[in-house]
Amino acid sequence: MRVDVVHNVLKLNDALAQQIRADLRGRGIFCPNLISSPGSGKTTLLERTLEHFRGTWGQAVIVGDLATSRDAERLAEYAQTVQINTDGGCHLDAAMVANAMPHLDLDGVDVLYIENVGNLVCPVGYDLGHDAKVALISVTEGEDKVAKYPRLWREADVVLLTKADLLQYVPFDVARFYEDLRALNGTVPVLEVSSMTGQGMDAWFEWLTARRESPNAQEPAA
Ligand SMILES: Nc1nc2c(ncn2[C@@H]2O[C@H](COP(=O)(O)OP(=O)(O)OP(=O)(O)O)[C@@H](O)[C@H]2O)c(=O)[nH]1
Ligand SMILES: [Mg+2]
Ligand SMILES: [Zn+2]
Repeated sequence: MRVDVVHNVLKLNDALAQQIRADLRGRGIFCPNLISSPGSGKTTLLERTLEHFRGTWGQAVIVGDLATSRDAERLAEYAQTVQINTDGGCHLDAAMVANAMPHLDLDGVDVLYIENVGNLVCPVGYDLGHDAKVALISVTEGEDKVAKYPRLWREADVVLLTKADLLQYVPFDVARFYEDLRALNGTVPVLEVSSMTGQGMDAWFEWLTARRESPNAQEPAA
């Protein structure tokens, strides 16, 4: 019985997500969904990204958090931002995104970033109407998080290995990371980046630019 309930909730979510995707594509808005553990660097990456594309793209952000508006306050320095407070909920769903969208002025917006709630598990299962899943793993988390939480890496459209500036200080096994990742996903691009030093950020900006120009090239995994 419980399985049926969960199944129906996800079906409803997916139907709404398809409406959001159609709406955003109709407006020519590209929508990446950033997913990672708490503290992997999603907000910091977005700060650097919003800063980089300011003046080039119209940009907006929807950010989900269990509590506080701290990330939204950080991001609002760079672009219009709506905070979704999930009140303890550990992921965003399509209804939350649909409710947040009217709070943004989407005229002139080219990219709508979604920062999901920090969590490696259930955000992966919820389609939000995004065009791409951006998966982050920081070198401070340990390379075993790939094999232990496989679904995100399987479904990711790009993987960012973040905090690369700290690699020299932590026992992150880079070879093992690539081995485990490739066992799950043979093709996903992997970018080693640091929001602190700027290392690898150009490759990330290029990935976003290319993907924005052809969001339909590859249907996102729901
Ligand atoms: N050394 C280093 N620290 C970083 C980097 N990126 C982020 N940090 C730090 O890591 C901490 C967490 O970064 P956030 O960007 O807040 O992480 P988040 O994924 O948004 O966290 P939640 O929203 O809580 O899930 C902060 O103290 C950042 O300053 C990086 O590239 N290098
Ligand atoms: Mg954050
Ligand atoms: Zn959840």
